[in-house]
Amino acid sequence: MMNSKIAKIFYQISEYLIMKDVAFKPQAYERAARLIESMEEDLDDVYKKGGVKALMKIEGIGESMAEKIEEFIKTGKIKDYEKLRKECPVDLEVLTSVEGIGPKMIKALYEKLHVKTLNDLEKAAKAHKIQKLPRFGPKVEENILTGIEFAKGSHGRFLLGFILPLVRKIENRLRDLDFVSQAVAAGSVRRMKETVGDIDILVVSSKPEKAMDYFCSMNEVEKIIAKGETKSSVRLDLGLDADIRVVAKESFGAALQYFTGNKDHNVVLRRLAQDKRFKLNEYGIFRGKKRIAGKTEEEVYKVLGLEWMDPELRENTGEIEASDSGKLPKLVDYKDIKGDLQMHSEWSDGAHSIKKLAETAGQLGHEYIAITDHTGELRIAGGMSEKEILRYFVEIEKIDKALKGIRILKGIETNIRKDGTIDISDKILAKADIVLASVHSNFKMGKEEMTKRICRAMENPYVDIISHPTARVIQGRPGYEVDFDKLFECAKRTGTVLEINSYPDRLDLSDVNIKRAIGAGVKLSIGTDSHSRNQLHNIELGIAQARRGWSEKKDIINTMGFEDLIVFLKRHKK
Ligand code: DGT
Ligand code: CA
Ligand code: CA
Ligand code: ZN
Repeated sequence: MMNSKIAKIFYQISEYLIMKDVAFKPQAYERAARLIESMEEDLDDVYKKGGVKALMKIEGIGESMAEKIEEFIKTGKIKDYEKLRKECPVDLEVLTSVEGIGPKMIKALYEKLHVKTLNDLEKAAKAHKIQKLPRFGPKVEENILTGIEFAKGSHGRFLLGFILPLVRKIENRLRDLDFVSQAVAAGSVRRMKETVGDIDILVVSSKPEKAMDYFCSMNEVEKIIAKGETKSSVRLDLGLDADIRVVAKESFGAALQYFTGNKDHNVVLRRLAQDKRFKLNEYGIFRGKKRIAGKTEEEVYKVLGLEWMDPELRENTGEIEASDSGKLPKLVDYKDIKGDLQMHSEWSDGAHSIKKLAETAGQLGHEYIAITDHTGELRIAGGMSEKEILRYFVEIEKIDKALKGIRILKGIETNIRKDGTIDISDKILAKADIVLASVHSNFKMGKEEMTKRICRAMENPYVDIISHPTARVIQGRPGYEVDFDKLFECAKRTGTVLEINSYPDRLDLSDVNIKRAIGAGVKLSIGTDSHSRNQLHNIELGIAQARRGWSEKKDIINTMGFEDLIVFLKRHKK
């Protein structure tokens, strides 16, 4: 995929320019990278249709960037970028993925200690060379070591949100072939797990060999790992592997069940089959040599005495028992969500205007959205002063009146200070329709203090939602330490909602914590935390996470219609 390659280079150009202390340009490249990454159309196609001129029509892309994109499409290289790389030839992508390390630090580490790779970095930290550098110190060195462990642990897995668009594309292409009647990505993708190790595609086809030929010659295939008559495996240019299997129509349900997994879920099912003296495998359920089920998943579960269950539940965390006793949750549906309760506009660090966000949300079918720009003390994210917030509220009201078909809530994402107070006065909070509060600083204060800090924020009658409640970043950093039992108890007591943040590398709360929160009687909200209108579709990831955490419709506040939600927000605390 051309877009992800170019976005990657633009991110790196931005980081190199930060190293060189260039003003403004780094932000422009970062913004462009972000927009390119979430574009629907391929840059390749845009260029083929209209050349540099067409590229320049893309938001965030000026002439010089358009020329760079052209250069890359034509030559596979960007000279300016190669020059920057020569000056500081480090593995920027990997090094910046270590939490707490920025471009400036990377430059210092390269110049003083010749650190180029993650390996070099680890060696330098373990030899305690880093703490001796000016402005680094023992604390930074320790944090770097923790960050390295975390970066290593996530090696080889990909964010669901990053690969899902491509998976859907491949599924659709296969379905469009006249010799393919079914094509589904099974495995962790079908279970909507937050990260994915590889893609497992199943197809039913009248011409298996032609299906193999097609799959192995797709544009995105970088390397064929194995190619057989009914089974192939390739490495995609994004770096992850995809397997394809052709299965017989009468085995499709059994294969789908088997390859959806997860493995632990399958092991229990196989045991249930054995208890009934059946044999269960990817071809079906057999009594002796006779296949008694296999065409559909429902059939497979039914023969085992179970109700069919949603793939998001299949992690062997109680779903088989629940199915057995008729107590499966009726999961919130992807269509149940009526609005998006977190996004950022140009008023803080978002790329788009309130109007554009609202229009795109309307196209996605939302009945309402909350615009929730950053406030005061989060300066790096363009936090608004109280004065600005008042003007911003007026602007939201104006656009809300002008736009038909969608309602816009006046929201803000405030900061929970170290002592648990909110960085915005009650007088201003009272004017908002919805107030989010987040921890954006001082993550490492210790469990007890952090719990107290967040609970104090929840005691504030104006705080409706605690956003990204653990601040984890998947493959980036673990969440801060917090006492979840106390957190949930406090949320329940104060009527504070906890967010399921849908940003692809956050998905915070996690599935496990969602289930615990619901068990404690806590209400949840889903918000995309979009910083561009191209990210609004990520709501799907948040809903998936809610479903993986056994959420029902009643557990999620944005399944309510607009009027009910307004009543809920007014009533529940104040
Ligand atoms: P991933 O790829 O690491 O994100 O996770 P999965 O769940 O997609 O795992 P993968 O690709 O290794 O295998 C796909 C499915 O195939 C898995 O969810 C369950 C099934 N499977 C794989 N290995 C075994 C096994 O040894 N026993 C059983 N019963 N099922 C297996
Ligand atoms: Ca897989
Ligand atoms: Ca696999
Ligand atoms: Zn935030």
